Amino acid sequence: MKIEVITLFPSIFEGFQSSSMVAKAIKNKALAMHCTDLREFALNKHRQADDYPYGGFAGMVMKPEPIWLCLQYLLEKGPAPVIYFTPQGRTLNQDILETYAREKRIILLCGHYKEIDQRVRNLAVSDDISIGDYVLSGGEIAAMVFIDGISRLQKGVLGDLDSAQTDSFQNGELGFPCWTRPDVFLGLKVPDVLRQGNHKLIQKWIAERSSELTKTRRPDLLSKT
Ligand code: 6GU
Repeated sequence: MKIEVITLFPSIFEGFQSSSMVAKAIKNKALAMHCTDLREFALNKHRQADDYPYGGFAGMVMKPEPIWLCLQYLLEKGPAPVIYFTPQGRTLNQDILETYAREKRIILLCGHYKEIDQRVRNLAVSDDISIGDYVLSGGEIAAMVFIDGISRLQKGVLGDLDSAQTDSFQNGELGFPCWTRPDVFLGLKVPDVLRQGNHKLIQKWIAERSSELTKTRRPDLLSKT
C-alpha cells in the first residue's frame, strides 16, 4: 500500500516513518509512504497557504489553490481516495481502518489552522475523518494515528499472524489483561489458568475477562453488537 501525505509540516513525519511498526512495514515493503509539502504548490512568492476567513471569524483558513494543485498532481499518477482529517469528520474506528487497509493507495490531507476552504472539500475530498471529540491544532497527528492503525493490518507486519485477532475491538469488545515472566513479581502471581496450558480453558477465561472489562468500561460497545 502507498500512502501519500499532504502537509505543511512534512518534518513531523520523519521520526514517525523511521520508528517501530511503521518503519517495519516500510522495510518489509508492505507499506510505502511519501509526504508532499503543500507549500511547494503555493502560488505567490511568499508561498502563502492560508488566508483570513470570509465572515470575519477568528483563525485562518487554508487556501484552495495549493491543495487543489497538489491533489491534481498526485491523482495524475493514479486514482486514490482522498481522506481529510478534521474534527468535523466521522470518528475513526477499527472498521474504518480495516476498510482502508485494503486499498492500494490513499491520499491523506492534513489541514492546519482552522479548516481548509470548503470548495476544495466539496470537489476533491472523499472522506472526512476525526480521531475523537477534542480539537488538535492540525491533522498531522490524526494522520499518524490512521497510518499506524493501517500499517499493522498489512500482511507480514505483525510478527505473530494471529496477534491482530486478539486486539481490542477485533470482535466488538475490549482486549484482555496480559502477563509475562517472571511467574512471581513483588509477591504477585500470574493467574494459574494461563500457566497450565489448557488452551480451551484459557480461551474461555480470556473471553470472560474481555466481556467483564467491556461491560464495566465500555458498555456502549456491547449495545452495538
Ligand atoms: Cl482529524 N484534526 C484536528 N485538527 N483535530 C482533531 C482531529 C483532527 N480529530 C480530533 N481532533
